[in-house]
Amino acid sequence: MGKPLGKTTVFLSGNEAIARGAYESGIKVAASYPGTPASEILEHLALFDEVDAQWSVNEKVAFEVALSSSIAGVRSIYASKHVGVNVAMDALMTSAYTGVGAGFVIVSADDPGIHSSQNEQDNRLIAKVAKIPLLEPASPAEAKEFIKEAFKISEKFDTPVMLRLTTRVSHTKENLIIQERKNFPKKNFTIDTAKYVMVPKNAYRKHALLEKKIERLQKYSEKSSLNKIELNDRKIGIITSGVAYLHVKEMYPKASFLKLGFSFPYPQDLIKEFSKSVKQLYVIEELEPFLEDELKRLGVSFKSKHPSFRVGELRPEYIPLIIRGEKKPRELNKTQKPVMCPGCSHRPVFWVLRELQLIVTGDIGCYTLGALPPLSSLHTCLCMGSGVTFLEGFKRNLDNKVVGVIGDSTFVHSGITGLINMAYNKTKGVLIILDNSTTAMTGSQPHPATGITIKGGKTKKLVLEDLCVSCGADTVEVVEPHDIKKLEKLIKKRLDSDTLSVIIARSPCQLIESKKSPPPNYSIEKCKKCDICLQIDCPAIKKDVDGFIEIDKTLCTGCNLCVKVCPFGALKTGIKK
Ligand SMILES: Cc1ncc(C[n+]2csc(CCOP(=O)(O)OP(=O)(O)O)c2C)c(N)n1
Repeated sequence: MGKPLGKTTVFLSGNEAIARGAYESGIKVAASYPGTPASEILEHLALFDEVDAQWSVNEKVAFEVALSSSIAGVRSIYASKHVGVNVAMDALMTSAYTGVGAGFVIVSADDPGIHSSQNEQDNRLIAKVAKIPLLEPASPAEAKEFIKEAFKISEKFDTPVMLRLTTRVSHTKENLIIQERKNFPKKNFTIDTAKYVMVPKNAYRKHALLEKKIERLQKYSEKSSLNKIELNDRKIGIITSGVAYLHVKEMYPKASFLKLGFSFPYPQDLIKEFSKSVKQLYVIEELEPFLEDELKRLGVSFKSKHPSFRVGELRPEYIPLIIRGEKKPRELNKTQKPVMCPGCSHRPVFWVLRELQLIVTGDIGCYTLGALPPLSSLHTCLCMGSGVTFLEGFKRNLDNKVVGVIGDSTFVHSGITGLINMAYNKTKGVLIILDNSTTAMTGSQPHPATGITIKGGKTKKLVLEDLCVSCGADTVEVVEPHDIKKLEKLIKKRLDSDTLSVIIARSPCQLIESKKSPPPNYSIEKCKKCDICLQIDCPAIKKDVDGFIEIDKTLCTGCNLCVKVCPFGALKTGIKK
C-alpha cells in the first residue's frame, strides 16, 4: 500500500471509494456506459489525469476496451449496473478462459429493490456462471480496500475479478483514509495464440484449465482475510455478505458472524467450521439464495429465509422476520409518481402519440415515463434497444398502427442494429428518435452523438441523420417536438407511406440547456374546466379547489405546450417584460 497522505481523511460514497481505490491501485484504463447505481464510478475516475477514462458506446464495448487494455499490459477496470453486465456477457464468459494481462476488475453495481432498473437480477450468480472470483464489500471503506485485493487476485490467478456492489454500498458515504497512487510498470504483451485466440481447440483446453483455476481460487478464498469469523454469542450464528452484514449487525449485535467478503468460490471449509461452532445457523442475504444453495450442497443445516424475501431490498427490520421464518410483509407501493420535468422535450411527443391513439413500442430512458397516465402512450419496454426490435416484431404481426420510440443515447447503445435489421429484412415502419442531446436519465452524460467526451473535450460527433440513412432508413427527418402540429402531420404522413422512416424529434434536455420563457397567461373567464391542460402531465400545472388551474411560476419553463393544447384559448403565451 502507498504512503499515507498524512492520514488524509475524505468523505466518500461507495462509488467514489471504488474510483479512489482503483486510482490508488495504479489503473490506467477505465471504461463504462452510464447506469444507476454505477455511473459515478467513471465520472470520478475521469477526474484523474493518470486514468484514460471513457464512456463507451455500450457495456460490451466498454468491457472489451478495458479487458484488452489489461491484456496490452495496464491495470484496467470495467464498471456498470447489473443489467449492463448482461450486455457485456458474451465477452465476460470467454474472458474467464483467456484470462487477463495486468489486473482487470469488473465492478457490477446491482439494484436490489429496483430503484432505477428494468429488473432485479443478482449478479453474484453471474460470477458463479462465468467462474470468476467474487468480492462483496459491505461499505465504502471496504469497497476501497477490496478493489486493491481484487487487482492482486486478478494478477495472481490471471483472471477477471468481479467486485459486486449494491445501491446502498454505492451511494452511502463514509469517512475514509486515502493513500498515494501506486504505479506499476507496464507488462509486456507477448503473442500467445493458445491463450488469446479462442478457437475450439484452444478454448477446450482453456476450459479444463479454468476448472483447475477455480479449485485453486477456492483454496485461496478459504484463507482470504476478506472472510471473517466473529465469535460472540454462540446461540445464533449468521452467515452473510455485502450490505446485509451491516443490517444484521445492527439488529443482532451480539450474534456470531461469518462475514464473507470473498464469497465465490465459496470458502467451504470456513463455512463448515463456522457452522460447527454455533448452535443455530442462519443465512442472511439479499435477493437470491446464493449462499443458501451452497450450504445445502455442503449438507450444512441452517434455517433458510422464506422465499418471499428473494424479492426486494433487505431492510434491517426484516431480519427478525427472517430469523423467525416468517413471510415478508406487504410492502407499501412506491408512493411518489415520477414525472417528466417541466419543459421536457419528450412530453409533446407523447401528447401527439396519445392524440393519434397509436401503439408505441418503447425503450428505456426518461421517456419511459410516457407509459404512465394520463399520457399512457408507451406500451412496451423490455431492455435497451427493444424499442426498435419490438417495432419490427409488431409491424410484422399486428394490424394496428404502430410506431417505435427510442432515446438518442439508447439508439447509439443498441438501437442501431435493430434499425439495420428492419432495413435488411424489408420491414417498414416509423421510428422516432427522442433526441434530447444527452443521457438524461442517468445524470446527463455525453455520448457519441453529442460530440463531447467524458472529460468534457470535443470529439468527432456522430451525425444521427447520416447514420440512419446508412442503416437503410428510406427517409430521415428532423423535427422540433414542441411544434406539435408539424410533428403530428409528419407522423401521420410517414405512417401512411410504405417506407422505413426515422423521425428525429430534437430539442435539448432542460437539464443541459434550460430555456426559460415567461409562463403563460391564464384567463379564468375563458377556462371551461375541461382539464385538457392537465392531461399533458406537467408538474407546473395544478388544479385549484374551485376546479380552475394554477400555474406554478417557479416550475414553469414557458414551453407553452399547455397553450397549444388548450381548446378554448384560456392559456396564452406569456409576454416577455
Ligand atoms: C443495459 C443497460 N445499460 C444502462 C442502463 C441505464 N440506462 C437506462 S436508459 C439509459 C439511457 C437514457 O438516455 P436516452 O436514451 O438518451 O434517454 P433520456 O433519458 O435522455 O431521455 C441508460 C443509460 C440500462 N437500463 N440498461
